[in-house]
Amino acid sequence: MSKVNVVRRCYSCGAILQSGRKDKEGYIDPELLTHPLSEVLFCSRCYSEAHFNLLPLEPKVSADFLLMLDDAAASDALIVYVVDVISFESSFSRAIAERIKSLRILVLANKRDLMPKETKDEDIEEYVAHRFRVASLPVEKNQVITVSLTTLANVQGVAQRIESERKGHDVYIIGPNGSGKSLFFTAFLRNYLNASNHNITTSVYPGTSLRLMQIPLDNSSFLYDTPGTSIKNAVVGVVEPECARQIIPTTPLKERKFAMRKGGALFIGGLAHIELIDPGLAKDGEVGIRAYFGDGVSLRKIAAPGDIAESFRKRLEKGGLAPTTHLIRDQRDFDVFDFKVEEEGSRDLGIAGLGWINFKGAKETFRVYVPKGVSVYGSRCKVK
Ligand SMILES: Nc1nc2c(ncn2[C@@H]2O[C@H](COP(=O)(O)OP(=O)(O)O)[C@@H](O)[C@H]2O)c(=O)[nH]1
Ligand SMILES: [Mg+2]
Repeated sequence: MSKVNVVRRCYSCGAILQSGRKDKEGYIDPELLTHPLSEVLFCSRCYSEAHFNLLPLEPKVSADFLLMLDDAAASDALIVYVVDVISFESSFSRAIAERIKSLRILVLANKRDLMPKETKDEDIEEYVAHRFRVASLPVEKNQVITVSLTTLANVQGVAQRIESERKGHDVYIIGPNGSGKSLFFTAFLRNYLNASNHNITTSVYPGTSLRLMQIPLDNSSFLYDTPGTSIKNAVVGVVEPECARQIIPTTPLKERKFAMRKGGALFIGGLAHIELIDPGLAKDGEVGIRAYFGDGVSLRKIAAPGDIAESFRKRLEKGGLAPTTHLIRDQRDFDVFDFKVEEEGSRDLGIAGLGWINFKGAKETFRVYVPKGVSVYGSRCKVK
């Protein structure tokens, strides 16, 4: 009788795995291929290129938007950068940073009302400034203002701050889609008195196809409300609107605590999971997790599921995971990242546009499954 071998495929691209030829499709290190315990395997190309690339995936930015920023830079404008403080870590673009890094920047850390109640403004401002610096934008804590634009508090103060910082120059309101730019604009207009001989207009920005609203600040300078930058690398930016509505928190985030052991996983709705591959140096092999996701997102801890794909399929079928998206029908629809924690202290592992977990850094390895194209990031802790 002939011997039957199981043919193994790359979990990502589906190529048949082989260890014979490095330059051919599906190459994998022979040791990995014969390892009896590794159920999920990636060919070395997928491993190195796409799925384990821990540089956050950047949002795409249009050439017109960059042209507009070239103008902003040439006129030494003030940039008012509005972010949704719940999720902005993966929204930065190197092309944008390159153009605005020498300008004065004021950051509005918006949606403060959704952060856990006990978090201090000062800590939020410090964290936001830190993330801007990680993105090569030189922002200090005193350039960040925490606001909640739905309640309009503080807008007058922000307007005064803009007036004193702009030093007679133009102002550009920029930021990702959904961060609150339009709300800011509306609030700004409420206290606005036009002292110039220009009108408020919506027009095509010269040399581009961008339509933007401009408010005259004096006879020679304007405040521009610019189109938001893409959030297609964030969960809320790729799922259907009904699903996004369930993800976006409506009340302040509350930590949910879990203890994870090797092989265990946390199912985050039907949208993502985080599996603990290796607890590293964690005491007794147990990693304490504080999870921060909106109230509409179910979190299910699965103790060492063995076959995580099967476990996921069953729960999805039974309707035990909410919300769900048509993008994820089974395990194969995910992008997968391995996340090895090198730093000590309180650390976050975040999924853009969904939420984050916090834990004590102890050389753990997490495997994160997210909808395709969604960015995963590691950071110092957002909530102390
Ligand atoms: N909870 C909360 N939601 C906000 C806040 N600011 C804006 N939003 C919501 O975020 C969404 C996007 O706001 P919008 O001003 O249109 O953002 P834009 O895309 O940057 O112009 C809207 O549904 C707002 O109601 C805030 O401070 N708190
Ligand atoms: Mg808008």
